[in-house]
Amino acid sequence: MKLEYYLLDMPLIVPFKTSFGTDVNRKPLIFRLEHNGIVSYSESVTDQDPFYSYEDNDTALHVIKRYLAQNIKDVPDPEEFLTRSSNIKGHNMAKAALEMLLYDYRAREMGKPLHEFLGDSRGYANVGISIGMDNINKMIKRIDDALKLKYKRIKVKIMKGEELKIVSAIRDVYPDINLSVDANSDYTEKDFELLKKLDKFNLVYIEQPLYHDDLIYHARLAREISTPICLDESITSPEKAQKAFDIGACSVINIKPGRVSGLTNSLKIARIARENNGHVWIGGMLETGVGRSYNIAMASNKLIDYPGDTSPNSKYYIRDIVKNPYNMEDGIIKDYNGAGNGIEIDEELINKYAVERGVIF
Ligand code: OSB
Ligand code: MG
Repeated sequence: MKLEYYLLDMPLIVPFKTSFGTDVNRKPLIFRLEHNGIVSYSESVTDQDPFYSYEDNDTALHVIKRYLAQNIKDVPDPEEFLTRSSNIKGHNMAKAALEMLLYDYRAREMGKPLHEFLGDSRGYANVGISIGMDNINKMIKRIDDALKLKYKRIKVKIMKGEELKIVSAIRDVYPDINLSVDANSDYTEKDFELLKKLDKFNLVYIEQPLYHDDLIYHARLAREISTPICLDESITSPEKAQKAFDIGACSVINIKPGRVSGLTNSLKIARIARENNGHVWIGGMLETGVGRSYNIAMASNKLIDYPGDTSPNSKYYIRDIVKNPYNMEDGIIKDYNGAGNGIEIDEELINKYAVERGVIF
């Protein structure tokens, strides 16, 4: 049995600007498990800096090496791995990287595609796009291109002071498209009047307007604003999802499997949302084809009722580290039908992009 990691350095096709910074390169952290003739790959959704959440590549690698890796040595069920690892507080992205390896391993062992292994799959994912900030003409051009490709929902990044300019310019050109905005926690409880000005633009939701770990002020905002609130950063567990619905902090959740310790909790959160008449979709963290394969399998679950940030690989990287990138047709991506996550790894390219590697056990 062998567990290895590769830290890659890959240029993005288009720099991605959010309220917390601009990504020009991404440094994907990839894991490879080999056991009983089965090879599984997964990706930690951490990046080099702790700007989206407190985790980064170094903390993920540290926690995995020192605490989590020992918990997968007998290839337990994913849920059992999470139970064993529950003494480690937080570090969900690190946990997710190993939890997903276990899902892929189990599915491959049974010869089943991951989306079927997870159950209730519609066989495809409904796809939306997340567009970073740029000058407004470039943003409009990107939306134009995305609409031609038949993306089912357009999400644009906003930040404090830029929101009205961005949204009104888009609505001038596209009064009726399915449009949302993502603030990545750039506003505070003092900005409610400003945020309420977005109500007239008929947005499908506003994503994470306030503090990255907040529920209470979001609940307060939800009572004042008519645009539905979607939480991303704040929802780190099924328990927090339940609390969010209990106090009315959101009606929509962006589920990122990496943020919630993996697929087990992603499914739990989707069920909680359904029980509370909420909506859910699968987000992304600019993953390579490795991480993307888990997101797409999850997004195909029938509980996922909104289009996600699950663009095909070609949005992000000139050449992906998988040999079989997804194609999008009519705003949907079909699941792979090979066993497990179905990806075919381009080992040559991984070696080319690797800036660090190591054997964990
Ligand atoms: O907030 O959803 C976010 C990317 C990196 C970090 C945070 C976010 C995002 C995205 C892009 O919006 C989603 C994607 O296309 O992978
Ligand atoms: Mg977000």
